[in-house]
Amino acid sequence: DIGIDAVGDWHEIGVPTLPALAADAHKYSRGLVHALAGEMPGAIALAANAAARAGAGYVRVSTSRSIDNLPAAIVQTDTATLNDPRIGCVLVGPGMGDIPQVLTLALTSKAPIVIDADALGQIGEPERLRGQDAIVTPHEGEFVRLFGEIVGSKPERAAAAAKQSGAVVVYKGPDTLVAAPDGRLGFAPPAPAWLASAGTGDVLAGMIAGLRAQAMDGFEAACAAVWLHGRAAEIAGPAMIADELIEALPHALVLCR
Ligand code: NPW
Ligand code: AMP
Ligand code: MG
Repeated sequence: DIGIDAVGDWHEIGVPTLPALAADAHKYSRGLVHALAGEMPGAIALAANAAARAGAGYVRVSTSRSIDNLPAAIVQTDTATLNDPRIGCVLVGPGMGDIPQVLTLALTSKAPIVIDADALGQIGEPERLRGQDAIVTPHEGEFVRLFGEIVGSKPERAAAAAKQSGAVVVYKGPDTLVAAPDGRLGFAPPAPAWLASAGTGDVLAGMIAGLRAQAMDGFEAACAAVWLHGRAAEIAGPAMIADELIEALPHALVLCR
């Protein structure tokens, strides 16, 4: 019994419908992602790059020291720009390390926020996310640290976590689930086990932020990113590393036309 009767409105995540690109689009109207860097520049570089490949028109990273492995298209800035009302999604956590002030700062933004990796361990009580338009992306270890030992099947625990926090919960693993606080629950189609490698979670977080910044609904953005992430992995093949997952993303996006 996987408990899906108990969680209501569930479906298998299918081919996503992506936002239409207006002929008169400009880079800001296509979505501005503001990522906050921390101790590990590699992780935020993967996430920022993925956000741009997912179609955000403008991706910037606020850093206290310059990052040398970012694509030239990605803008490096300071944290003062976090006040920018054009921001469509804030991204925090990949490579944050042990600097909880980065999460605290990110949570001052009124924009939707994607919270991943190290930042998940710094939230404290899940109720802290209430009133925030948040998407959290825990793997098993991060889920237990944030939400504790909830009783039940994985779908039931994902649904309970979304209700408790008011956030969209992307509960990752070989059987990734997306749960919304309103009861929607998406099951990811199978993805290759070779996704289990360093940096692929950072790529997923960036993809979600890139889609959320394009004004997709939080649950829909998370489902679309999870679907594309799995298809990109199939295209990239068994020897892929996270950098190549991003390179495969344009090919996966073609499947959505
Ligand atoms: P164990 O083995 O159960 O005792 P993390 P991380 C546990 C950045 N990265 N999947 C497990 O402990 C990230 O963004 C930087 C995985 C594990 O040791 C973070 O900022 C990269 N772990 C930071 O490094 C590329 C599971 O949780 C502990 C688990 C730390 O990320 C790589 C912590 O896990 C990386 O993304 C599960 N299903 N269940 C770069 N290029 O710079 C339990 N655990 O925090 O995911 O460890 O990957 O080192
Ligand atoms: P992270 O743990 O943050 O590095 O993220 C790892 C990514 O790989 C997540 O998107 C997981 O859902 C995915 N993943 C991990 N293990 C597997 C697996 N065995 N099969 C398919 N996908 C996986
Ligand atoms: Mg991770």
